[in-house]
Amino acid sequence: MASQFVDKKIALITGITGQDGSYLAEFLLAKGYQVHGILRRSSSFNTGRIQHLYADTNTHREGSMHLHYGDLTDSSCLVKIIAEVKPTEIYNLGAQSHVKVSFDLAEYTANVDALGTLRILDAVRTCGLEKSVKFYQASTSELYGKVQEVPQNEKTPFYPRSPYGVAKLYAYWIVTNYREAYNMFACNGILFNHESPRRGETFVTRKITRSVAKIALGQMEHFELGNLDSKRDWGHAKDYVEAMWLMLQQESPEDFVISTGEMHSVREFVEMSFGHVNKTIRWEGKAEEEVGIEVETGKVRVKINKKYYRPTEVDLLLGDSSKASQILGWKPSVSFPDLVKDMMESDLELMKKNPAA
Ligand code: NDP
Ligand code: GDR
Repeated sequence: MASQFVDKKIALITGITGQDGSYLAEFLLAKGYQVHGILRRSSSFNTGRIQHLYADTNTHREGSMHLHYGDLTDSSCLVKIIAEVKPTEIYNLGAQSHVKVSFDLAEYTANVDALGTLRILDAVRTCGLEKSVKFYQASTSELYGKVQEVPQNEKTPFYPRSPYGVAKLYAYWIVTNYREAYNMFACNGILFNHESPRRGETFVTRKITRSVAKIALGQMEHFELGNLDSKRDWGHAKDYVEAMWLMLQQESPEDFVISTGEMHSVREFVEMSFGHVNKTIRWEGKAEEEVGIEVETGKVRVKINKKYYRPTEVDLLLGDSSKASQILGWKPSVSFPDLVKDMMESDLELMKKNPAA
């Protein structure tokens, strides 16, 4: 299959303005790719995570990064962009990616995350590029949902627990179907949670590190969370974008689980974040009455608010990425304590400079 693919590397990234899109763009530019990204129209700036790629001449050689206005809900723009760019690799990272929000925006989430994937695959075919493009789909550990087996690997059955998970299930299968039906080089990366200082502020890890940084600097008294006992396999986004690229450098398209193989609870993430600023948290009370108290001062720092609970929860996720280790030679390089440290240091710096952030 490899011989069909040309040497000049042109990547198209949907979701380039998101956490993963920004790290992937950096990674591909450093490898000499021409990088194109799809940018949604917004009433305020949404390019904060990729602004530095324009400013830094070391990373951004003149003319190597291009943004195109577009949207995964608009087939005609996808056809136009793909026809113009003629990418050799497409990374479909664009999505309504918030699980809790997907319960409120179920139809929109399906439109973007499920049908958006179909639209971009069809745009590739409309442009006659299905034999030359390599396609990466941002699949997710949310597909596993309700626990069937632990740890989860490429053969574990799916049981999604949110409109987001169900939309991503459609995307997973349409990618698989187009691979089989049209012999496309299309892969699903089943990525477990990955975080970073660039993580969106409403995901639990970033919400915690931002809040703990503010508390440490005297800018906040306490913050609110939902389910403290859900467990996730948290890695660093920088490691995970390399795995996406590696999947597209193989001879044949396959699906891979990408994870650390370590699982921690939201509660542990809170404790470790406070530990970074030399504070200890002890828990008191049960369920919605539970609070996290700072041992050193006796102040309540964490409260539970049931509005952050989900109608159906994914209790635990733990990945087995041994296939990626054997075939891609991929391994995570950032430990759980180092991930928390990286995010805490970054948020302390951010809040010192700009307490209103
Ligand atoms: P983010 O939420 O940070 O980024 C999502 C990106 O998608 C943003 O660039 C956003 O644009 C864009 N987007 C949203 N809606 C549309 C639309 N209608 N048309 C075009 N673009 C759109 O997500 P992450 O970077 O964390 O995740 C990247 C992908 O990987 C997502 O598909 C996510 O579902 C998936 N995933 C993420 C995991 C994680 O732990 N981070 C784990 C497994 C899968 P804007 O900036 O304008 O909002
Ligand atoms: P998740 O990430 O749903 O796993 O999806 P999130 O950080 O939103 O939640 C993780 C767990 O924390 C619990 N939780 C809270 N979550 C949020 N957001 N806010 C809170 O206040 C809070 N309190 C407790 C949640 O209930 C949950 O159990 C992420 C996204 O990036 C998806 O796009 C991706 O597919 C999956 O990871 C893998």
